[in-house]
Amino acid sequence: MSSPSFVPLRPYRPAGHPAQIVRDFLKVMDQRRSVRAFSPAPIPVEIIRDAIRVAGTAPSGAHKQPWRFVVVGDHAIKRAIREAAEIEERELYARRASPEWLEDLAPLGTDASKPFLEIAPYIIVVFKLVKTDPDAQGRQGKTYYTEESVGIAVGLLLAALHQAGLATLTHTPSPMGFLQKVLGRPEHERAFVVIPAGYPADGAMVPDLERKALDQICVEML
Ligand code: IYR
Repeated sequence: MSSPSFVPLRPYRPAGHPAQIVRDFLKVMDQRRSVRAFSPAPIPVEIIRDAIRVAGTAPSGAHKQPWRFVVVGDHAIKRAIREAAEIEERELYARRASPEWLEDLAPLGTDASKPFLEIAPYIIVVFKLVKTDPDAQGRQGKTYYTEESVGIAVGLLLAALHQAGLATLTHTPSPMGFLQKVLGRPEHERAFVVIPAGYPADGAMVPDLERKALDQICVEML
């Protein structure tokens, strides 16, 4: 059993008034939208790398950091992902999705066609690790709360990319098993979400949706 090793916390002190800083952050984040129409314009891969570094700051169960981010810019691989995703999506829209699910999706105007998987300059495929990466002896350990941990990391990733002015989509082709094969990932990595990232297309349109108000999402017991 390894004994804990502690270092002093370096508290983060915001340079300004906390209430104003949160309000400003809210204004920025409230402009984030899921985008399905991307510009093919290139973006510096260093922005993607730093955004993934941000995602990697997420808390995780027993600090196992059970995530892998695969950044795809290669056009042939993006095309292979699109083709495999569209096969699954055609099946989903034609047969697998229940009438209620299709009705819930109707306001989004989605269908089985996923051109953004080829057009966006980068596709970040996020995998959750259902076991740790093998150590030098090939031994793999447990991971904990992987869905929660990877979900938090993805939230930070979306926020970081948005801050950099990039559009994203949390795309979940269903089922996602094909991604492990297409990207040649090992057995302990399971696809979690596909995130196209880039600038939005000129004149991109998004569904006319509203967000719930605070009193619909928050209960105060002060
Ligand atoms: N995976 C499909 C369907 C879909 C499902 C949900 I839940 C959405 O919020 C949006 C779409 C697709 O990507 O079209």
